[in-house]
Amino acid sequence: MIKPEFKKAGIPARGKVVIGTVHGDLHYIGKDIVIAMLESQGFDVTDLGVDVPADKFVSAVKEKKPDIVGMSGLLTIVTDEMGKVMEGLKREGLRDTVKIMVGGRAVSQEFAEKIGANAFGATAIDAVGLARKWVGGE
Ligand code: B12
Repeated sequence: MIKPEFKKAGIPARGKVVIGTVHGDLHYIGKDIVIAMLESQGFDVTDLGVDVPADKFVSAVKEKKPDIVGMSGLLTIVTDEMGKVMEGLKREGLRDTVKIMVGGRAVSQEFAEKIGANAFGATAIDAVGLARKWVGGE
């Protein structure tokens, strides 16, 4: 409901975000809350959905040129997939074009540091805080 109002009012997006739940994982409730919160704060969010393979994240970054990539993962067995996304972005020379946040029950700040993501967000509020800090001017 809010999105068309931003467009009508000509309010520019604060920044662009590409987000998805990584390959092997079908949980989306938390991701969708993160998306709703980001959109309510004026971010332009592309939702890649669930069970998203690493190459789909990489091609979305090429195509959409986002400021931020978000990866959600609730199953511990899918954490390797986040590493694959990081590797894919590095391989294509795209790693330094985006800030990367990870979230969901399977991950932590320690894990984010291990794979070279910029941050872990424990909640949707954290996701918004990080996004605003990185590209929202606060
Ligand atoms: C609901 C649920 C399901 C639903 C999913 C509905 C859906 N389509 O999303 C169903 C029933 C389908 C399901 C299936 C399975 N589930 Co399940 N599920 C859950 C449950 C109960 C709640 C998850 C949830 O939605 N929480 C509510 C949301 C709002 O919270 P959240 O996801 O944590 O999101 C918040 C933060 O984490 C953060 N966040 C989330 N993503 C992101 C991303 C970014 C970038 C940032 C910054 C922040 C962020 O912000 C959100 C809002 O604040 C959890 C247990 C739990 N308490 O977490 C198990 C749980 C995640 N499931 C589990 C398992 C094992 C499964 C199955 C394998 C079960 C099975 N044998 O079939 C399958 C997996 C299917 C698959 N391949 O994905 C395990 C995982 C264990 C593990 N160590 O890996 C858990 C932990 C249950 C348990 N204790 O065993 N599940």
